[in-house]
Amino acid sequence: MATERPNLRPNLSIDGLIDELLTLGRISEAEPPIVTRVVFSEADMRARAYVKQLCADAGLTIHEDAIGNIFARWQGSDPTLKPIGTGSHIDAIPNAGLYDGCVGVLGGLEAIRVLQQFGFKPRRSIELVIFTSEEPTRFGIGCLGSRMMANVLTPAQAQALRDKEGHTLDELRAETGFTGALESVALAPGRFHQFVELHIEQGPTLEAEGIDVGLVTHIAAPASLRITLEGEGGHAGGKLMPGRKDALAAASEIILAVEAAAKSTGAIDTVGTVGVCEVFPGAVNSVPSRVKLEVDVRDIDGARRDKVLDKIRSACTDVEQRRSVRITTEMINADPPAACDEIILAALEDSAKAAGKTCKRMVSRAYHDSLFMARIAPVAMLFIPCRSGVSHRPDEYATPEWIGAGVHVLVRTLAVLAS
Ligand code: HGY
Ligand code: MN
Ligand code: MN
Repeated sequence: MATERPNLRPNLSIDGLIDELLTLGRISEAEPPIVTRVVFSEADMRARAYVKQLCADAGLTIHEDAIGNIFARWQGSDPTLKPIGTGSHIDAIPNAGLYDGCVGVLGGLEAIRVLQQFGFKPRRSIELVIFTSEEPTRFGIGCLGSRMMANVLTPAQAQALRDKEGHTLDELRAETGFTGALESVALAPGRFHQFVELHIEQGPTLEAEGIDVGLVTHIAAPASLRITLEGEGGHAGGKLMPGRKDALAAASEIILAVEAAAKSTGAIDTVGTVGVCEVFPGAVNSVPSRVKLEVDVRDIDGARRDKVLDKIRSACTDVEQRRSVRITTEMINADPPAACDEIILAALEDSAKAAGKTCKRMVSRAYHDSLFMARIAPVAMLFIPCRSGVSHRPDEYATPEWIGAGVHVLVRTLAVLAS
């Protein structure tokens, strides 16, 4: 494989890319600078239209699948070769920032435009992918689009999903104009030759160590479960303390048990969070009768993560008996970790060195669409620092220098992989 290396200017000008990130960030359900962009929302549809227009302006041919995964292709000279994929997501959880996912989408597009400007001619097509619903906000499960591409989530399982208002995937597809059989979303292994995702680290390491880019060797194994606690409601004044079955008091023990179970492994890679707590009826003078918790447990070691899940389930059994409440647990997902591909990692490392950027190998504690793309293609991820490791907050920030370094390394890597 010829290793064509574009003779890039040392300081890539990414002013246009920064403007595009800021423009995309203003497409939000919340008041900017807060970014809220839940999949299939009106803001998500506007953001999709904006990004598709940028791709069309770059001469890419655009295809959308039955659930809205977007494929923007730069055709290579040899159509018999499988494409190189790059990309990420543009949906955002409530109260999020500008950069999570979007750096990988707009940075991937910028890398393609830079290669075009330098007259690079890819042998393999390069395809920018914008994945539908990487965030779990709408349906409680993350990476809906890439899961279905990898057939990890079947059409039947996808059709069983409901959002908090009870909408089904098919209802939302009909509303937003995505058509086609869900069976058509699954991609055959080998549809992509290789896949590289540029993303902010969503952790403090790169900035703290003053390193330009991270080369992700493994992506953490995420699991999420829904825990419903049912007690007995009643008047906050009339219902005396003895014999109360307060669902929220019971839930508070479970929340602490999640934290204790995650800490109990002693491994820094084990994390546990209760990010959603819905209280019914939610009146100050009414004893909570029902509570819904959504729990997120991760570890780079799948077996160790599963031990944490077991501890949480036994805590539920204990609280259920002691407090005479009913507790049901529902496993939403428990995915294995992914190992990244050594050939792509080596290409990323060479590119970083050629670009004069420092790099280090590291794990990703966040999950990403690459976790599922790894089921159907060799993948690797390229991290850039984010300020103080902050993410999933409006003050999430990556400097133009950090973004430029990531794009620069991605440009060189795509040139090598697509040659
Ligand atoms: O939660 C995650 O790891 C990702 O940011 N959705
Ligand atoms: Mn995220
Ligand atoms: Mn992300």
